[in-house]
Amino acid sequence: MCFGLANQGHAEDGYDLWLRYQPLESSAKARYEPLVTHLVAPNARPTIRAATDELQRGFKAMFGYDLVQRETLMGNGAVLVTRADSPNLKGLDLPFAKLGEEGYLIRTAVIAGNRTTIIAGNSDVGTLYGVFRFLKLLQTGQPIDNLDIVDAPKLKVRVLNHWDNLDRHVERGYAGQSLWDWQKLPLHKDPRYTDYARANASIGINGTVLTNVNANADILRPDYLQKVKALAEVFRPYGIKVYLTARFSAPIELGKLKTADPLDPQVQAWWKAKIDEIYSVIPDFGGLLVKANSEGQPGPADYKRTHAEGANMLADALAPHHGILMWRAFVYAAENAEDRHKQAYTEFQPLDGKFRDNVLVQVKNGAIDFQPREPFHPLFGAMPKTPLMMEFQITKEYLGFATHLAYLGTMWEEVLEADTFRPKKGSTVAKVIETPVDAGAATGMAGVANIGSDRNWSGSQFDQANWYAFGRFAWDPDAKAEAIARDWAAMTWGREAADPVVRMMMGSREAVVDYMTPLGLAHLMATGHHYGPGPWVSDLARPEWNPVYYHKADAAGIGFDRTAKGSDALSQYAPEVVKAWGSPKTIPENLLLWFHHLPWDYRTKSGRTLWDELVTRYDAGVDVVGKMQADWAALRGKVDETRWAEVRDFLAIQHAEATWWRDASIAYFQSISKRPLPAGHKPPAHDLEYYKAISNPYAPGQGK
Ligand code: BDP
Repeated sequence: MCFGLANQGHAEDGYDLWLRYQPLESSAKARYEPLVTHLVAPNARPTIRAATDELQRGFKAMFGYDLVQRETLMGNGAVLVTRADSPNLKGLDLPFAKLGEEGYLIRTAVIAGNRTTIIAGNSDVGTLYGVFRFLKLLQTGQPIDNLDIVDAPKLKVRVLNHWDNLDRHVERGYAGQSLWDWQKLPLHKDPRYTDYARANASIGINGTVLTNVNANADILRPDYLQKVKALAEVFRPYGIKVYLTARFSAPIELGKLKTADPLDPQVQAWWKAKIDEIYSVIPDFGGLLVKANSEGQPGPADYKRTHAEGANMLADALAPHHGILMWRAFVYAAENAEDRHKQAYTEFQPLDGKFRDNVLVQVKNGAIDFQPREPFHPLFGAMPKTPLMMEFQITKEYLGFATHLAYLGTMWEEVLEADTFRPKKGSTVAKVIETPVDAGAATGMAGVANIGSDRNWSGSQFDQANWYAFGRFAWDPDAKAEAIARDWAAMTWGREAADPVVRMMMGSREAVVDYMTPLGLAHLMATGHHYGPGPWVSDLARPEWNPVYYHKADAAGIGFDRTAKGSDALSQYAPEVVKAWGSPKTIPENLLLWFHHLPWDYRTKSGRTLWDELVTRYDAGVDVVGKMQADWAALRGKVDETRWAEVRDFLAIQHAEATWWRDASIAYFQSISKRPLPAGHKPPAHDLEYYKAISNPYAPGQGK
C-alpha cells in the first residue's frame, strides 16, 4: 500500500469526512470484485436513489470504475438494494420482523441461482443505512462473501442540536459560521447541505434541530419557514427530519399577544395555528425543542406554571401531526441558593408522569454542564413514567475548543454504562434511555453539534470523530468507544494508521480531565467564553457562575461536599450509589472532589497526599499530550501531508494550552494550600498574577 498517494484529484482537507472511499489495494480489490459485479435496485424512489448514488460514488472511488446497474439479477455478484416488500425476496424467510422501521439486513443469498448480496430494510431509509454499512465493510477491509448482518437503532429520535443563530453565529461553535445560509435560502441550496445529510445518514442520525436553544422567535415567521422547507427537501431523501427551537414568548413577539401563559386559550390557539402552519409547509416536520426558564430564557414559570404545563401545551398542538416536543431539563433558577447540581432534579422529578406521551425531556449527561467529567445526571432512572432523552455536547465548549484532541466517545461510554440502580442493579443509563416508558413512547438522544462552515466541518480533523461517535451511540447506546474509534480511524486516516490513531484517541479525554479538572473538579474555566483556566474567579453576580463555588478550596482542603453533611446532592441517587459514593474511600477517585471536601493531606489511593496527587495529575495530563505529539510525528508520510500538518499544529497548541492550564491551576491552588510541590514537579513558569491577568475577550463561540 502506498501511503499518501491514495487521494486523487484534490489535496485532502477533511471535507470528505469518513466517507473518503480511498482506492482499494489490489489484493482487496481482487477479493471483492467477483462479489460485486452489478447493482440491482428495482425502483427510483428518492431514498433508494440516494442509496444507489452513494453506492456508485463509493464503488467508483474504491474500484476505479463504475458499478454496472441492471434491471434484474444477471449471474453472480449482484448487490440487490431493495425493500422487504420486493418480489425478489419472496420465500427467502429473512428476519425483517427484527428490523423495525429503520433497521436493515445485509445477507449473502442465492436468488434464482445467482449469488447475491441483499441490502434491505422495511423502509427505504433502512435500506439506505444498510448501504452505508456495506460501504463501511469495504472501506475497512472486511470480508463480504458470507454476510449475515441484522442491525436496527435502539433509539427513535437521533438528533443534532445546532446552536446556530440566524446571523450565522454559532454559540459554542469552533468550526466557523453556521452552515445554514439563511440569506440565500430558499432559492440557493448549497450543495454542502447534501453532503451534510449524507454524513448524518451514514451514521444513522435522523433529525436536526436547525436553531439555537437560546431561541429567536423569527425562525417561526412565514418567510423563514420557506427557508426551513428548502433544507427539509434536501434532507428528506436521507431520512433526516428538521426540527426548530421554539421561543416560549413567541406569541408575544410574533403574535402580539399580551401573554405567553400556557394556560391562556389565546396563547394555546396561537401555537396551534403556528404549528398547523409549519406542517402545511413541511408535512414531515419533526417537532420543537425548548429551553425554558433557564439562563434568562422565557418559560412557563414566568406565569407560575410548571414545566409540564408549558411542555404539554406545545405537545398537544404537535400531537395531531405526530410531532415530538423536546423540553430541556437544563435549568437552574436565578434566585436559588440550592446547590446547582440539585436544581434540575428538584424541579423535574416531582413532575414524573405529568408530561404528554410525545414529550421527550432532554437531560444533559451530568447535572452541571458538559464538564470534562461529571457523574451521570441523577434524573436518569428517577422519572420512570417520563420519556427522557440524553443530551451530549459534541462541540467542545469545556474541553479545549477545536484545537484540543479529545475523543468524547470514552466520556459518553462512561456515562451510558453507569448503573443508576433504578429500578434495579444493571439499569444503566443506556438501558434507561432505550426503554420506552410505555409501548410506542418516544426514546432519543441529542448531540450539540460541532459542525460549521469550515472546510473540515468540525474545526479540526479529530473533532469529526466526535460527530461520528455521537451518531453511533445514538444508534446503539451500548456501543463501545474503542470499536467506534477504530472504524472512524480506519476510514478517516487509512487502516495502516488506525492503531496509533486509536491509541491517541482512547487516552485523550482523560488527559484533558487531568490537565484541566482532575479528581472530580469541575467548571474552573475562564468566564463567559470558557477559554483557558480561571479557578480564581469569584466576582460574578451569581455564586454558581464562579469557579470558586465549584472547588471550594481553602486552607484546610478542597472539594464540594455533596454528601448528607454538605449539600446532600448525593441523596438524589439510588441508595446503592449513595453508599458507594458517600465515602471518599469507596467513591471512584475520578469523582472524589465532586462529592467530598477533603484535607490537603488526605491520602489518595496512590499513597500520595491529595495535594501531591493533584499536582501529579496536572503533569500527567500534559505528558499525555506530549506523547500524542510524538505518536503523531511518527505518522508523518503515512497520512496525507495537509491533514497531518494541521493535526501537528493543533497538538502544539494543545500542548501549550495544557501547560497553561497546569501552571495556572497549580499556581492558584498552591497559593491556597501553601504546600511545596512534590519532588520532580517543576514550578509554574510564571506567578499567579501573570495567569490572572491573561484576557481573551475575542475567544470564539461566545453566547451573545
Ligand atoms: C452552557 C453554554 C450556553 C448554553 C447552555 C445550554 O455555556 O452557551 O446556552 O449551556 O445548554 O453550557 O442551554
